[in-house]
Amino acid sequence: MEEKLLKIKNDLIDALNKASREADILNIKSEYVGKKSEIQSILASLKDMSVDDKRKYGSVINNTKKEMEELVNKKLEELENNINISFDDTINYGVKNGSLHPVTIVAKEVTDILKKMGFTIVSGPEMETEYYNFEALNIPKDHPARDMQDTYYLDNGMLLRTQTSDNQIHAMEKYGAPIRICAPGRTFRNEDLDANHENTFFQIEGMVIDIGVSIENLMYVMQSVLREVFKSDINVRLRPGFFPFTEPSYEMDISCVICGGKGCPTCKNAGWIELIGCGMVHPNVLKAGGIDPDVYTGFAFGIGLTRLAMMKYKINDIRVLNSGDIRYLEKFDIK
Ligand code: FA5
Repeated sequence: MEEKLLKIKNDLIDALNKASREADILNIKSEYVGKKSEIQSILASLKDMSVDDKRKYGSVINNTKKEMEELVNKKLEELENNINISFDDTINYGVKNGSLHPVTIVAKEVTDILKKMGFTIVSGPEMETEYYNFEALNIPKDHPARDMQDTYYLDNGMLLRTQTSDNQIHAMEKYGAPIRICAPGRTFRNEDLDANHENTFFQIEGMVIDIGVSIENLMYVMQSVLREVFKSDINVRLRPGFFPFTEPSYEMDISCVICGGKGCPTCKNAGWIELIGCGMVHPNVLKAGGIDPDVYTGFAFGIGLTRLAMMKYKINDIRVLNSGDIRYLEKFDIK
């Protein structure tokens, strides 16, 4: 019996010496100490032995099984320790963290500021009807203002919206008055591209309609947004503008941060970058939205988010932002 037990144990040791993978060791464990192993059947045969044999072999069989189990466990432990030693966590795999796009960052900043002032965020379709993009905004067919915003007309009779102002009508129809909404989104124009004009850019629309809303309210919101986005004093200039959907209308320019207002290719030597169109909502637009202009007044604004990102992060050419080339974007100080 002792010889038989010694042989089984030595066979196990030989098998373990040859094994290097966890799966092999587990197979050996099952073969040598598992339920159907030889040592297990020897152990089971104890119950049929005479009392003398039980006394003689009982402990040696049990001890051998225990030793064999320990040998297997020790081998498994060794393997585990080796794996830990060979793992080098100092290796630099060269993985870079991604970041939000500069336009996404400013869009979030502006919507966060407006949300705190009670604005609800809404969104409208990028593929739009002529009615919502022009007609309902007091720009009938053949009106010269359509030339200021030429766009891409689609085979299905729709167009790519030129402005987020389409949201003004959608929101009035949906929510009525009083109302306080903002709508960030992508806009399209058939433009000659240059350092501050893209054919695909982002705007955020804002509109407040209530009883007694005035130009002062509009100016307060614009000032608050710009102050919080730039976190410092910036030079802003307000000048009369023309939009058929607001009366009076204004344009708000920001002193070019690339040249400090001296004049450069980004601002086309003007020293200023046009950033916002705004004004008091025209009575015809209120009517188109189903709101009584004799009861309610409102203001609206459209901020060029892509230009805002340029000014915030000192990006001197707007085309970089749609290029998808992170080598350019990495050059700017975006945190
Ligand atoms: C409008 O689009 C009006 N819908 C704004 C408005 C809303 C007025 C509500 C009144 C009431 P404008 O065409 O000026 O206006 O564009 C608004 C802003 O979008 C510009 O000041 C500028 O910051 C940005 N923008 C306009 N065209 C481009 C372009 N081609 N590339 C990049 N940004 C542009």
